[in-house]
Amino acid sequence: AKEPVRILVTGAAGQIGYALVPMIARGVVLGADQPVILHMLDIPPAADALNGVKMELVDAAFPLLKGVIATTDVVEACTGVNIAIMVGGFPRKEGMERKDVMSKNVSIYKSQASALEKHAAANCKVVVVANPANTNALILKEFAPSIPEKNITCLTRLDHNRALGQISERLNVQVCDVKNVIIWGNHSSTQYPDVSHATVKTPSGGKPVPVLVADDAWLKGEFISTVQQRGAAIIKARKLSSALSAASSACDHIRDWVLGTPEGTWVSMGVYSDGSYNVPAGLIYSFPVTCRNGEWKIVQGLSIDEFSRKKLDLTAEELTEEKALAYSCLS
Ligand code: NAX
Repeated sequence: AKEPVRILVTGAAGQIGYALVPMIARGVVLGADQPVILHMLDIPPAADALNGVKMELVDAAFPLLKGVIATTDVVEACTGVNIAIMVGGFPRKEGMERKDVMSKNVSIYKSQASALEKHAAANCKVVVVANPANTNALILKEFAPSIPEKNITCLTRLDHNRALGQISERLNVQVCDVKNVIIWGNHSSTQYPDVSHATVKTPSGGKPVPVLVADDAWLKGEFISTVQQRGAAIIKARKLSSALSAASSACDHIRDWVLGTPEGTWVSMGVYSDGSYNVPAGLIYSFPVTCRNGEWKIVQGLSIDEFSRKKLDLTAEELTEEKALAYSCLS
């Protein structure tokens, strides 16, 4: 039998956590033959709720679930973890300045970085979900220097999946037949959902999405804004932000990272920029990546037209500003 893998979920008493932990316990992330031990962290005001989630995990009698730690102690939560899904953070409340929200999250991610650096398993893989996701991941990277930078990522897979969903609806094709959309940049409304290289599987082979859609105005306008604004549309409809889709996409992110992407398919991940596509190095920026043997690689050599270039630069500028704001909170 395989040794259990320890998976940390921070903010586990929240909405995404509630959708995410049963998926993990069912083997959605690492497969039906991989036992897991869940480490769940939240803050003291949520301790009772967190314990309630633990009770439900026990009640669900998941065969793969070999243990549950529910704690408000960051060291206990981080000890020995192989995978960390960082969902906990400080939400923006009405009337709050951007800088104040940033400052709260910088201090959370700074201290959780130190705990992971000291106590997580060697080669722990991290994905940050909590907003501002890219910049939280960057802070985590800065304060966990012994964790390889390639192990620290942020979630843009929900945006990627939203783009797949929109194309599938528009063309009336199965979502599993659409692939190779790209989310470039920030997990924010400046992100650039790009279908220039996306295809749909047909009986006669892959067909380019731009050819099938045949409506450049829609692809450059409404499609992009729908994906960018989808989070707000969900809030409007549900009076709560996306949770099941965020949880499911976080599972997709980790699964593909660990188990690999299918041949000829890429996914979007927020990763530490090496300057590919002239994106400034040193940002956590969403790129198209393929994964193999537990490592991601940025897809190289895709053509970028003038329209795309502007969009890639715009979201990079926002991330550069966020980075500066985050650093100003450190001093
Ligand atoms: P909730 O407010 O329901 O849950 C957040 C949980 O985090 C709460 O239980 C809270 O007590 C806990 N928490 C706060 N500070 C903490 C700390 N220092 N350590 C541990 N836990 C802490 O929010 P939810 O809807 O679950 O969303 C969680 C985060 O995901 C938010 O930051 C949200 O903006 C972000 N999102 C990111 C998405 C992405 O695609 N990257 C999409 C969905 C979501 O909006």
